[in-house]
Amino acid sequence: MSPIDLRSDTVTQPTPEMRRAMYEAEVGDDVYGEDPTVNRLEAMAAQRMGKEAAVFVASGTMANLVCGLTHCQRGDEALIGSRSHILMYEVASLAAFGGVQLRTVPNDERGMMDPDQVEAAMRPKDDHQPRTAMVAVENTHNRCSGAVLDSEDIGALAEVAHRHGAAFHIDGARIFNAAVALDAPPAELARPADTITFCLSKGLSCPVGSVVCGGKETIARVRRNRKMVGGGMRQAGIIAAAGIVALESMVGRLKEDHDNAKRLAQGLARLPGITLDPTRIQTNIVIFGVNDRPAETFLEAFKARGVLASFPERGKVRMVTHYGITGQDVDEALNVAEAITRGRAYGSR
Ligand code: TLP
Repeated sequence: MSPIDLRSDTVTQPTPEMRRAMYEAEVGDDVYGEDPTVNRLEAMAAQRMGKEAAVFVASGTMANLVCGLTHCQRGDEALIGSRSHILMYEVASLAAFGGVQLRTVPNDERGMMDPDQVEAAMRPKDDHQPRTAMVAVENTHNRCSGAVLDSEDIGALAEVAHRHGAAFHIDGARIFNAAVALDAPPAELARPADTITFCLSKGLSCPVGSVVCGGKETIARVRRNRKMVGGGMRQAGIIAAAGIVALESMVGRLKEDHDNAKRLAQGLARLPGITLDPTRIQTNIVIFGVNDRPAETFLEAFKARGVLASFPERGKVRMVTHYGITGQDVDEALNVAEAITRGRAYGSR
């Protein structure tokens, strides 16, 4: 029996329609700008985000890196959230490749940064200090259990950044989840951003790829940086074809993932030894505290019974719902969780 894989929405498999589109994709050399399928995906992505242009990149990590390289010079500073993916999971790429100093502002439980604290962290014009070149936010917020920022939150942070001459970037790896949760067009959330990224290879189920959207001139510079980091792909229409299917047919169904995540959270919250406020779950990520044993032990017990989850930080477990997870899988995962927490777990599923 294959496991119920709740480690991440990155484990999603392409749909049959995606596989067909990939097989049939019309392709060309994208470094020459001649891949019609990539061009079509980029045009669709730009339109969805309400931006002039877009560029297809290999991953969300590359997307954030090339945006950072575009907005920041060596010796500049970027302000990012204290729990952000850029800080935690991108191997300090912007520091390593861009010579950019990463400075954090606390993320609250919603993944929000206090605009006053961002304001206070902005560098004055002073020959001793680095220039604050970029402020970045994450929406939805991975380590804050998929929490959503609305257009007012985003607008408030963008206003501070822009008033101080800094670029405003959104790591929108799961921006469609945010848009679905808010029932708002993604372009509304993207409006104040100089660059916004989103991932095709997470809840949208594509095998590979992310997109960066922004103004025409900005995206031209992002494209050069993509080339610099070795991300110029050739007949990339093969993978972009899946992205087109995703934008056309996979966004609406994200609500199903959110409903499954809420139900999972409600069930987990009732169990002993688990700390979780299910009312905080807005999208497809459920992070909960484990009080009576190390989270690693908890994960091992789950794994032994056919349920995979991940370990985001000490004392915490993360479960992510996605296209491959049905309501029945949620019930099964809850049965396993109940057996483990009530000390009835033995044998395998
Ligand atoms: N997140 C992955 C892991 O890296 C933790 C996951 O399983 O959730 N921004 C955000 C907000 C992300 O959550 C991720 C991936 C990325 C960027 C990077 O995307 P990829 O994995 O395509 O480089």
